[in-house]
Amino acid sequence: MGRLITLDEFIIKRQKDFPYASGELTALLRDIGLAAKLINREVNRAGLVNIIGLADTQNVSGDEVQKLDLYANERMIDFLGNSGECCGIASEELESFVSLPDIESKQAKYVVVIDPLDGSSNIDVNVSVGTIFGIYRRISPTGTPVTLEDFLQPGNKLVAAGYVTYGTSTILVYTTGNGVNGFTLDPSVGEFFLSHRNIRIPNKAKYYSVNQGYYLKFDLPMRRYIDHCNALNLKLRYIGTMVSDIHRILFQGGVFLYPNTTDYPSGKLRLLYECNPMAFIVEQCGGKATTSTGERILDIPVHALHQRSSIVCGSPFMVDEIKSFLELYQEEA
Ligand code: AHM
Ligand code: MG
Repeated sequence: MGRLITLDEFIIKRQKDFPYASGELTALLRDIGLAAKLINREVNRAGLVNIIGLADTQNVSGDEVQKLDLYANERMIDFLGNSGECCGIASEELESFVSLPDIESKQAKYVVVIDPLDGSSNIDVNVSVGTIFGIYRRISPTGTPVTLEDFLQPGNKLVAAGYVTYGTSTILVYTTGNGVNGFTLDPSVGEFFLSHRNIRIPNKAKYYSVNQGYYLKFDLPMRRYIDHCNALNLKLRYIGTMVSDIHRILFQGGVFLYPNTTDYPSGKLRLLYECNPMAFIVEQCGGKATTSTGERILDIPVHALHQRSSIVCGSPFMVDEIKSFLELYQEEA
């Protein structure tokens, strides 16, 4: 086996592949990797320090906020704020975006959208959680304060996106639009090493992932598709952390569904910092990502930071199959 490649080495080597080849995005990705190591440390010792449980507050979407949600949010903001390459951050945990002052007179070009801790209802029971991030080039001129429009860009304008899954091991997966690579954290040396090169999603598989408890709240085409999965004896896997459910699908194939429900008519997950970065990664692996009414996720106009969306993503054959169910049963619905 050759020498292992660290995340930092890989990012620097691939710098020429970036759409706007410069060291700025390289530095930003490295800072996100550093923040992920700190979040990983807290997630790993969560049972030992006073950091599990609710923070006695709700976020802007009305979700209960966990102490680890806040910790992860603060670490990401600290690291991005000190990088000098990021001029603004929008987060699931913040009602509005944060505008960052220029550091060392750098004229930062990038804004970052984050879900600092995805799947936070799983923290207290030691089930895997994740971090999601997306990076956009700002629209407003450099050197001026960021504006809301800098964040309200469709997913097809993402320059980079990634996630970290804190599971049996901690893995960081990212793309800059030239394929997807995964890096596993070796806790003994505190480094992410390249472990999953050029991830490609299988065309179809025996897995589907959905909160089937909401079956009666789904539209008819989704109920019929789930009936179809059951008739085929497909295996249901649902962790309740989107990052972990989609991570499995990238390797083993399958489809992840969070359709619109009667409780959430536009879907529950957030477009900007959950669906768009994950859809970019899925597409870069050769998969597909649409809403539960068939629109490509990355083309949906973004009107608000915390806008919700439904999502259907994963193996291309299966996403296409769902589209055919939409066409077949939409009329009856
Ligand atoms: P969170 O970011 O507040 O943790 O919420 C998002 C999570 C997703 O990771 C997961 O797929 C979904 O919410 C689970 O929702 P439900 O419990 O309704 O199935
Ligand atoms: Mg989330």
